[in-house]
Amino acid sequence: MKVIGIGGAGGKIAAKMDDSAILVNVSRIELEKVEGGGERIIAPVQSTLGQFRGSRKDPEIGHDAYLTIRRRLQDIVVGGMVFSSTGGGTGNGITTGILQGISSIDDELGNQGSTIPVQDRTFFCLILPYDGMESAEYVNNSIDFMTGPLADVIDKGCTGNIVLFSNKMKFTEKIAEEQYNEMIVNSLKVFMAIPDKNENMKLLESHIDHEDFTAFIAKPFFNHFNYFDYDPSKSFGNQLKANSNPLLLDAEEPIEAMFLLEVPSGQDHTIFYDIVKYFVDCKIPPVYSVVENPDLSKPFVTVSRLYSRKPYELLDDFNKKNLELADAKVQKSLEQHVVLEKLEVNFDKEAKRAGKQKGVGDDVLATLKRIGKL
Ligand SMILES: Nc1nc2c(ncn2[C@@H]2O[C@H](COP(=O)(O)OP(=O)(O)OP(=O)(O)O)[C@@H](O)[C@H]2O)c(=O)[nH]1
Ligand SMILES: [Mg+2]
Repeated sequence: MKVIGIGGAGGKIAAKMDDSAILVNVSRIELEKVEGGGERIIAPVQSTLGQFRGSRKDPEIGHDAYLTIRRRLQDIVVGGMVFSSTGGGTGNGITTGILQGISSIDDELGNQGSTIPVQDRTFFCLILPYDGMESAEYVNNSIDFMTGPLADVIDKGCTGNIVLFSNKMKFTEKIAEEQYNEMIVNSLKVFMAIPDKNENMKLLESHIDHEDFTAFIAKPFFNHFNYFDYDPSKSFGNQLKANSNPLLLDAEEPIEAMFLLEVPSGQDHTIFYDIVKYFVDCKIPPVYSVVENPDLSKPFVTVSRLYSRKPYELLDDFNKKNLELADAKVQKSLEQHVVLEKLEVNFDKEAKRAGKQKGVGDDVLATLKRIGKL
């Protein structure tokens, strides 16, 4: 999978994820400083100073820069994994352009976005600021991003999974930037290793091959993945909750799930039935597989839950401490009110589509209704 990094944070993290990551920035200096990664693309901005300075937290500058390389970028992101912050001018502006580009792709029937084939969908990893301690510009840019272009693509169902990383733990635990970036990459790699583990380890139950995995990560929902040593004598649900991924925003009620259980050699692997049962009780029969991992001494499970939330609900996760910003947020929510009405209708359509894909029809709808998503 191609990896693309946009702006400062996006570039640094993408380069850690993949040696051949394509790095995009308006700032030549910032691009040259990134260690590792592959091809560098400079998005030119009007002012020559921009080439050195970046977008100075102004998404409009980032968006203007996007327009100068839009064709090339739009081709590059097809079927790829994009990293970007939502707060920075470059990351916000260029990623906004990419999202608008994806959502305006029409098929021959005039359907927008949602008919993009599975293998062409773009997987987004977004880095959200911690609003208790980051600048107002970063937070406001992120609010605009979530209630604008991100809401629109969720509405249209035209992306792959969207992973919402948060800088909260970076600030609360005082973790060095480079180390935090490494934590993000290592965590994502555990999830992305699922199909390779299926290929390389002895299969005990079911199978998640590369095609199954590609189909799962092509779904236009938020992805919360986590992993932990699983103790089969205790409740799976409690362990799932206790081991929530601290680098991500918390998961909502899931609408789809996948898990890989790795069991040590010679141990009873039928413990996986309890995990299946947990998800079935949540009305989401999971995609899963069980493999034997001779290097382990305890069972280890990797779980991914897909959920869909309206972006204004996501704003709650910002845990805001700043009063004047809270006012701005309320104002934004009010401005979004009309758009949200529209979202509800389309969520219904999206849920029906997801229901059809899974072949369980009304059950998914009923679940969504029950949890207040429709
Ligand atoms: N986790 C993490 N967050 C980062 C890193 N660098 C910047 N950030 C966060 O990203 C946001 C700022 O965005 P950047 O990616 O630096 O900005 P940019 O896209 O280059 O845009 P401009 O610099 O304004 O042109 C803030 O929330 C920062 O805390 C990083 O290396 N790791
Ligand atoms: Mg920058």
